[in-house]
Amino acid sequence: MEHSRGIWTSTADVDLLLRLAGTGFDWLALDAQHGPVDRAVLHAAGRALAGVHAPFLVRVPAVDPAWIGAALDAGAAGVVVPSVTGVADAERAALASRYPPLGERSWGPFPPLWGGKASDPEVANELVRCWVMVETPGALDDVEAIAATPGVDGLFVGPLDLALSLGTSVDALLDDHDPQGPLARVVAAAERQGILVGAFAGSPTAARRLRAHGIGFLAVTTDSALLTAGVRAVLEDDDA
Ligand code: 3PY
Ligand code: MG
Repeated sequence: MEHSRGIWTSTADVDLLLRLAGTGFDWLALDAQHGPVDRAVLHAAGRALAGVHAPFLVRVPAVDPAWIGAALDAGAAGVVVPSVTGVADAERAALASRYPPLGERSWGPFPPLWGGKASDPEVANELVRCWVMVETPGALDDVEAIAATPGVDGLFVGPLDLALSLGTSVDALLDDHDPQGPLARVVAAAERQGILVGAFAGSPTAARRLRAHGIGFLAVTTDSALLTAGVRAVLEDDDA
């Protein structure tokens, strides 16, 4: 299991993103589904994060080729595509992530706009990572076919929506170690195809429980959880 720790962010503040990118996490995810990240923020974030050691991913708002292209144009190392309902959605996401002949991505990288260099299309196709979220019953039903879809580089579990849509709780989902259980099925499908498997954890506790399923690429915390933890630590430490 490959261990990689990321931070999930829901902010439009690019200076904060830049600071978070230097804190030691392996990667950063910008949430354009539930966070205030619009196309202008994407542009500013791409510019601020260009050349920063930790790569950034963008969780796009939907299975939307235009947004997938824009996130990659901004310099994202990959996209996390939410609300996938089955293999057809996964195919659209994969095609949108790569230039022809592998896919249908359109040419329009942003770095030349700020004096940077665009990647060669072949290099971009080689390096990009298209993560498909497994967070609906349809995606779970099709998980084998999704994992086998050319251009899908990883399965990314959304435990909150997956639990909600399966009519269970996040705790029950994370505690379910049945080999036919949802998380085991996702991990087995990814392993069978030799692709990555990741998840949103949101806390170190949830990260430990996800690692116990063999899921190592994890969003371990969020920007707002870090703020809360920091405030709590200071107030507990200060004995006024
Ligand atoms: C989920 O758990 O559903 C997510 O999308 C995490 O952000
Ligand atoms: Mg979700």
